[in-house]
Amino acid sequence: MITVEALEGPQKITWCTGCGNYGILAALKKAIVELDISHEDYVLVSGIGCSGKIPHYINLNSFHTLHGRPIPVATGLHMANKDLHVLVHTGDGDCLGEGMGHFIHAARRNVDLAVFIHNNGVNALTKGQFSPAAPRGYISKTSPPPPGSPMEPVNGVAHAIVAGATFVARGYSGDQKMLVELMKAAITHRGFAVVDILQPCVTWNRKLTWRYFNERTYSLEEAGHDPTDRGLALQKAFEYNGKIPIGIFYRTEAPLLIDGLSLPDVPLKDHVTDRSRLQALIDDQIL
Ligand SMILES: Cc1ncc(C[n+]2csc(CCOP(=O)(O)OP(=O)(O)O)c2C)c(N)n1
Ligand code: SF4
Repeated sequence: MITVEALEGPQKITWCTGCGNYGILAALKKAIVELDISHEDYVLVSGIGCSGKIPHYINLNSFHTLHGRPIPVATGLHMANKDLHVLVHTGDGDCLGEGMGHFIHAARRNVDLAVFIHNNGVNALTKGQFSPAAPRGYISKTSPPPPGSPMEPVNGVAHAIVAGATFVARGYSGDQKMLVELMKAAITHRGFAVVDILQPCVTWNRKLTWRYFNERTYSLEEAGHDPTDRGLALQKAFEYNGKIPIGIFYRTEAPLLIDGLSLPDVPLKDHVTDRSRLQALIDDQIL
């Protein structure tokens, strides 16, 4: 059985004191301990950002890849070995900005991944510029003069539902109990699972604070939401300004991408490249 101690990461944590990323890391460790899936059956993939540092702080097989690119790398890992649980940790800038095309199409294809968006409404690592999820009016050092960000934020939950994700939830770093349950449900879901996680950035984002979320978040489950109704889920996804729903918006079953491809019987990870056949193919095509 995996213990929280065994998941202790190799490097010293450099996140700011009070950062919402601590709650996400703690919930991830707890979810992994409670699921009791073998340590070796996980791969964690992250992009670049404060969020992207998470593989350094947990003892799991990991791939810290380029900004905006964790979903394609995770898709490749899953295709090569579909028995793995492939987890993606990505920032809102990483996922809903540079990586948005990957996000939408992986959802549409129902790739069997669990995607956790560390949503703090800023590009934190690069010093707090407004991200695609920044609220309208958000002012940063690099934004236009007041009234700040001149557009509506990207709604990751709504995009995921419309694109075809088969599990869509919103968590909050300050609600550990719920976040652990959402992570476990996303990891064990067969298909593209998204958990958009509200994560205060105490250094750069003076609007989306712990107090802001504590005063506004409420549980969808306690409010009697039916997560099988896609239309209702979308309606809830647009409820944001007064009260902020957290929990499972939508959950369904659909065919996986990997089951619709005629992949060889031998998993791709076990394929041996026959260089002479490859050379013959190149010679035939090019020479
Ligand atoms: C290809 C590429 N584009 C841009 C950058 C610069 N960059 C590094 S981190 C980052 C944004 C991080 O914001 P987010 O993904 O929201 O993560 P956070 O730091 O807030 O966790 C950017 C734009 C980069 N490193 N590589
Ligand atoms: S800059 Fe923000 S997101 Fe990054 S570690 Fe500090 S508080 Fe966390």
